[in-house]
Amino acid sequence: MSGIYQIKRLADLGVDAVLFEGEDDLGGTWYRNRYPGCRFDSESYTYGYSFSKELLEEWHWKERFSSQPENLRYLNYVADRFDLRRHMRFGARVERMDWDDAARRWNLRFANGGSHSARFVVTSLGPLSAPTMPSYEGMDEFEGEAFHTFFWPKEPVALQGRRVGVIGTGATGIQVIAEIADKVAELKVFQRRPNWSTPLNNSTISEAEMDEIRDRYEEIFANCAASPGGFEHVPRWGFWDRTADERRALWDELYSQSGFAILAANFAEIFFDEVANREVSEYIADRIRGRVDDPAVAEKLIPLDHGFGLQRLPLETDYFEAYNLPNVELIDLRETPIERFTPAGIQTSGTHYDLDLIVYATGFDAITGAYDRVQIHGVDGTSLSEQWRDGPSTYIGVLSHGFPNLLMVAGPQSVSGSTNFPRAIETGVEWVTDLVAYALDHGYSRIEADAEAEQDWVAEVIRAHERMLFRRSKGWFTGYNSNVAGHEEGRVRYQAYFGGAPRYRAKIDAIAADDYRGITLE
Ligand code: NA7
Repeated sequence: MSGIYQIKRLADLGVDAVLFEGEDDLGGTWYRNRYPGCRFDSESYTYGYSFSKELLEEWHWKERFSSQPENLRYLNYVADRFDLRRHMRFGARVERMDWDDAARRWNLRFANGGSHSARFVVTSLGPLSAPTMPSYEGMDEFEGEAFHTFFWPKEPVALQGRRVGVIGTGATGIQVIAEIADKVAELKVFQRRPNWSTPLNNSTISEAEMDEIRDRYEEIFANCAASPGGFEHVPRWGFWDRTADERRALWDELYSQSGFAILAANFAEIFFDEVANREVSEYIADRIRGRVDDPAVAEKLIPLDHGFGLQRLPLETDYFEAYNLPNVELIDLRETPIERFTPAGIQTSGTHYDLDLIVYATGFDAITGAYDRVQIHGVDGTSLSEQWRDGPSTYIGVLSHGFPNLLMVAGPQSVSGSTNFPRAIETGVEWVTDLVAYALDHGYSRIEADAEAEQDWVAEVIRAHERMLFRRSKGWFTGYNSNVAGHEEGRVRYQAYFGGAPRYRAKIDAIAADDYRGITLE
C-alpha cells in the first residue's frame, strides 16, 4: 500500500526513483496473506487510496469489507492505471544497507547478490510483514502440511475431508477459523489466550450504493481525517452522563453496525477508565455467551486478562457460531498445553490430536520486525536493530538520529499502527515526498533528525501510550510477541503514536511549516 503510492509521488516529482520489492510481485500484505477469510476490517471505501479522483470514480468496491483477492486486484489496477510497474524491481530483497557519510549515500545489498546506491532511501516495509512462528519440540517431524497464514500457498489448498489444526486466535486466526470451520472434516483450535471479537457485519455494495459512495467521497475522507482512528466512526464522551440502560441501548446499536463501530464510535471513556471498560467488557462477554451453545466453551472464549478494546480488536463473521458445529473443538492451551508435535499431529498434556494440516496464525514481529530483518548500518556503522533493541526511537516516526536520509513511511511511532493504515500511509507518503522536494529545491543532500528532537518525540509517544488502559495489555500495540526474544510479556515497546491521527498530522505539518524543525538539513 505505501510503496505503490510512494513511488507514484516520487515519479510525479520527476526524481530518479526505483522501488525494490522482495516478493515476485506487488501487493505486500494483500499479496502474501492468501488465507481463506482474509479481508479488510476497515470499510473498503475508507481503505482505498484517496489521491486520485479518477481512481475513485473508476473503482467499484463490491463488498463493504473487501476480501484479499479483490484487494490484490485493486492494487494491481492502481499500479497499471498509473503505469507504476516500470519503476518496480521484484525479487529484490534488501539484505543490508550501509550509510556512506562522505558520499552521503546509502549502499544497498540484495539477497540475490546485487547492489544499488541511492541518495535517499524511503522504507515502505509494512508494520505487519515479518511473520513469527512458535517453537515447539518436534515441529519438523510433522508429516502433514503446515504453514503460517502469511505463507498460505498460491495454489488451492484442499480443505474438504481434512483434519485441520489452527494455532493462534488473533485477528488472522479468527478470520481463518470462521471461514474454514464448515469446510473441513475436523477443526481443532489451539487457543492460548482468547481475544475479544465483534461482528464485522459485511455486505455487498451494489452499483447504486457505489454511486452514493462516490458522491460522498470528499465527505468520507474528511470524516476519516477528523477522527482519531482514521475511520468514519467517531468516538463520543459521556459514558457517565448516561444510565446503564442507555449505555446498553447504544451498545446494542453499535454491535449490529459494521466494522469498528463498537470500538471507534463507543464512549471514549472505555479506553481510559477501568470501570467503564469493565462494563463494556461484560456486555460483550454476554454477547459471546448468547452465541455459543456450550456455556463452558463460551467462558473459554471470553478474555479475562484484558478488557474489551485493549488489544487490536479482531472482527468476525460467525466466528463464535463455529464452535457450535460438531466438527469444531476448542483446545484451551492454558489447561492442556502443547507438549510436542509428532509426525501425526499435536500432543498436548491431555490428548494427541491427529492432523493433516496445521495452520500457524501466530502473528508478526510487528512494526519494527521488518526493520530488524534488514541489516541497516548508519553513521559510524551503528546498527539500527541494536539501537532499537529495547524499542524504536524515532522523530515523528519518519527519521531516526544516526540514520540520515532514511525516511520511513508509516514507520514506528507514527500513527500507522494505531489507525486505518492507508489514511496514515497517505499522510506519511505526502510528508516524506514534500521533505525530499524541499531538500532537492534547497540543494540539501543530508537529512538527519536531531537527537534532542527525537527524544522529545519519544517522550510524547510514551505520554500518549501511558494515558491509555491498553498500556498493560499483551498485544502487538505494546510490542508483545512470545516468539521473539526481547518482546516477551512485561517488555513494553513504544511502537506507535496513540495521540490520534489529527493531532499527529497537526504536529508534523507544523514541523514542515517551521522549515523542518528538529531536522538538520545540509
Ligand atoms: P496476533 O494478533 O499477534 O495473534 C497471534 C496469535 O497467535 C495470538 O492469539 C497468540 O497468542 C497466538 N500464539 C502465538 N504464539 C503461540 C504459541 N506458541 N502457542 C499458541 N498460540 C500462540 O496476530 P494476527 O496475525 O492474528 O494479527 C496481526 C494483525 O494483522 C492484526 O492485528 C491485523 O491488524 C492484521 P498469545 O496472545 O501470544 O497468547
